[in-house]
Amino acid sequence: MNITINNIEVWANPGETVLEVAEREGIRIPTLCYLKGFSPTGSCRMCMVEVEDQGRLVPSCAFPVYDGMKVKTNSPEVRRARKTIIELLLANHPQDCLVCIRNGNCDLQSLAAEYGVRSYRYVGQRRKGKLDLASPSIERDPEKCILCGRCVRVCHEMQNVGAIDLINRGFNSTVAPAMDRSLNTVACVYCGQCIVHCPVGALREKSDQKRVWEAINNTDKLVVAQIAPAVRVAIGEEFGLQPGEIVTGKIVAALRRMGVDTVFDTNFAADLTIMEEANELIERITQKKTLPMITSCSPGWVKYLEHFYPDLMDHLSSCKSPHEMEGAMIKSYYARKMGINPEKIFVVSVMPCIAKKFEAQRPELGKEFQDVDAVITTRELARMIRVAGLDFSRLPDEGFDDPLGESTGAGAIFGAAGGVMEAALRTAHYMMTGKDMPVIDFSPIRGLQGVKESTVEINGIKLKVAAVSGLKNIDVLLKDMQAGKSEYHFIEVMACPNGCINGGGQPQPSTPEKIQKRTEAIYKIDKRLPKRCSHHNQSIQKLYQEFLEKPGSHTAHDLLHTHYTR
Ligand code: HC1
Ligand code: SF4
Repeated sequence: MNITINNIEVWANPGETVLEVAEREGIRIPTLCYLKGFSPTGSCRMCMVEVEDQGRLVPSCAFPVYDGMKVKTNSPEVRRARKTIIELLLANHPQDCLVCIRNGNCDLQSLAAEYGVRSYRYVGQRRKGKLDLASPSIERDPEKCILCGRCVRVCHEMQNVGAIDLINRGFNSTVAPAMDRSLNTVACVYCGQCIVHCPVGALREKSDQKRVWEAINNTDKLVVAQIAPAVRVAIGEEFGLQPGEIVTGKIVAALRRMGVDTVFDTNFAADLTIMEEANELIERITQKKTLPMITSCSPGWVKYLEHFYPDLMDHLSSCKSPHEMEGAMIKSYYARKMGINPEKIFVVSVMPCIAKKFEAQRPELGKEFQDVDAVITTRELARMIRVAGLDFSRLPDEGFDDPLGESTGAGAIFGAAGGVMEAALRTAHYMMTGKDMPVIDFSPIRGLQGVKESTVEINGIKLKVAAVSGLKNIDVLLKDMQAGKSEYHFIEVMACPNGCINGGGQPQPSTPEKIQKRTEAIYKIDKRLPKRCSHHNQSIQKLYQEFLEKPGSHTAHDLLHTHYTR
């Protein structure tokens, strides 16, 4: 069908909304509540357009096109309506932009600037709400909430958790857990997808920047940082670089200039995880133990399983997640090698994830002391780099410290959904046959689909595997397991859609284009490395010779494995 937008004739498909057609034609219509791929609510009204042939304004995100429709996206009426909407939102919003976490990166602030709002036009009573600071991962400031409902849709429709919802009526409407409780008392899994999709500063990570600066300034502490696989392909966005630009060396250089003593790589521990996890998988298959085995490196996923399917906990791999393994090795193997009292070591993990903050505090992940002392997100590290006065893009590329800094391509691909599975298969094949896979790249479990599955034959055993990301996608598989119908041997689950590259701690906003670029960069790192299988990592081989003995050994179990019991 044909419609006209701003006097230009364009084609449209039946069922499309005005906003979708305008986007395709490169006409920008501002939005706040709209989320591509989710049910439209039309609640914010920012996307108002004028339908000339009907003489009225409609919300373009929820209004379907019809043949012969005449739309104006930029008439004086439209501009006036949008400006009034912004002014009304500001009337019920704290006037603290200068001290807000989203200052400079807030959709409401940008729109106010764009529409020339220069004063607070409507002054009156504002909605009150209490700050929720109780969780180890997320902070909520209901007074900043503009009731767009994006977080609610993401929590329900993408993550299948439903920890938050619109509660109360009229002026007292707010987004909160049931009975206005704190997030740490409900089944929130701390995936942080609500933060990534919040257009304003109503949701933010619990910051650990201060604790890290204090450790750096404490001359009695040896501060050891580690960097997750997905951080290196995303943090550049915070400094105006292209999404997917690989800046590993610059992050290492930045951390050293900030005063961090030693910089190791979580990718090293990803290789170590693979050694332990592949060994565990083979053990479960040969000894006919619980199958399918499910990966345990995504702490949001682990928490989801604990809340919603506690009867399936035995399926979870006993391996700690890579950054926890790295922390455990830093405070045992490395401390012993260097003759340092582990109590003087402060391990900080730089992660794309906010659930890692919760994970680092879990009693299952430490004994005398926690494996990891602090977790900062990609966003927090970017803030710290700015405060340190470093010109990120001009930093030199520096290498990791030894011996926990060497990694292979298998460790690198942990950052993308399907990567843990692919890396584990590379090493499981070697452990079962004594030979590397003839083709290292395993394309059936690459790509941005939520569920990817395949069958791979190793030594006559047909292994049925799946990689799932985004929590709503896992339920069907879990229900099959409960019914005893699952045919899988091994399943990778990542709480965030597309894995860690799209984690709750990554630069905002996160768009499909950025996710695609970050994913491509992850596989580029793998392709470029001379060694692409975890078992070829020489520092890992040395670690087993000098300390751990062999995968699944007593020491390995003591330090690298855990048991979640909740
Ligand atoms: Fe991840 Fe992992 S890949 S969980 O997504 O197993 O956060 O990047 O660091 O620990 O290696 C996150 C990323 C990360 C762990 C690894
Ligand atoms: Fe829901 Fe995840 Fe946000 Fe918790 S962190 S409220 S589970 S989207």
